[in-house]
Amino acid sequence: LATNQRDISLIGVPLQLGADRAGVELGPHALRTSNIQQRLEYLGHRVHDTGDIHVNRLDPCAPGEKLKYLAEIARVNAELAQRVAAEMRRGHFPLVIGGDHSVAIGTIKGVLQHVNRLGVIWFDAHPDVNTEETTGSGNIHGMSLAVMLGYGHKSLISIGGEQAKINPRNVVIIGARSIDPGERIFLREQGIRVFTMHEIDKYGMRAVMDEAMERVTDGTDGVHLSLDLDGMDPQEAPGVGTPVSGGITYRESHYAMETLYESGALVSAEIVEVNPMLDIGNKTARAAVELAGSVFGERIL
Ligand code: Z70
Ligand code: MN
Ligand code: MN
Ligand code: MN
Repeated sequence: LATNQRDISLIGVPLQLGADRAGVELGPHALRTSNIQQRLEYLGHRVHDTGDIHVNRLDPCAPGEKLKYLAEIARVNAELAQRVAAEMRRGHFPLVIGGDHSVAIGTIKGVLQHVNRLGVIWFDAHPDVNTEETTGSGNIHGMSLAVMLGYGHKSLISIGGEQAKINPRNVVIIGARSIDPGERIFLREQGIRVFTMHEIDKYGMRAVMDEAMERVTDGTDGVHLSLDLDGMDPQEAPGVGTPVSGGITYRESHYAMETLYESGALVSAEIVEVNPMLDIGNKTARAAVELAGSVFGERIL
């Protein structure tokens, strides 16, 4: 059983507008029916399910619109930031369940109201550092990390105040293997430490996590985990909108989550991009819940 018991507030965000692909809005429901609450309660935590944030159904975007569904995504994330900040105010650990990865904007903006210097672990096949200038798809879930660094549309970077952002020195990306040309330049300019699959193969997940934890805890007051299930290999997590071959294994993923728990530095987390419509036998939702277990102290022995 976990020794440090916490109050965890589950916040569902059934948003798919950032991915512009049907199904990921069913993620919160799939994680709940896969017993995420019971799994964390079994570890000794108190779990408060605060329900879902309302997302409006919209007509498809006008073709040629640069940032797709910007207004509704900004509205949902502003509300999410307030909800996250409110849960932290009462001493709860916010665990946001998406929804597409644009929800990271609301989560992190909310956390930054309480934790000034925040380290971020971005577990993902993609770095999500596109901007209006570099995006090929117009999908905002491919831009959320750039927004958190202060780059992006005003209506997104202004959520929770423009000063609420993260220091690129305290961000690590783990599992990257699909990086757009503009993103390469951005990552280099920002000096962000990216552990691509090459580094994971070369050094092993143990060494990767050792360096990752050092970076995200160096001069920070807490660490946020942004867990995009497409970081895992599609064999373990097929139910994602953008599967990319050659990903993080089941065991490497759990090792990373266990290391995060052991650090005691985690202050918030989100689990995103689970798409039950594309899943095979609920495999991805189940993997997500199992990873959540490791994040909150589950051990084999
Ligand atoms: C691409 C884009 C992305 C997640 C896909 C893909 C972005 N770089 N992010 N799936 N989670 O459209 O910007
Ligand atoms: Mn409480
Ligand atoms: Mn992502
Ligand atoms: Mn991704």
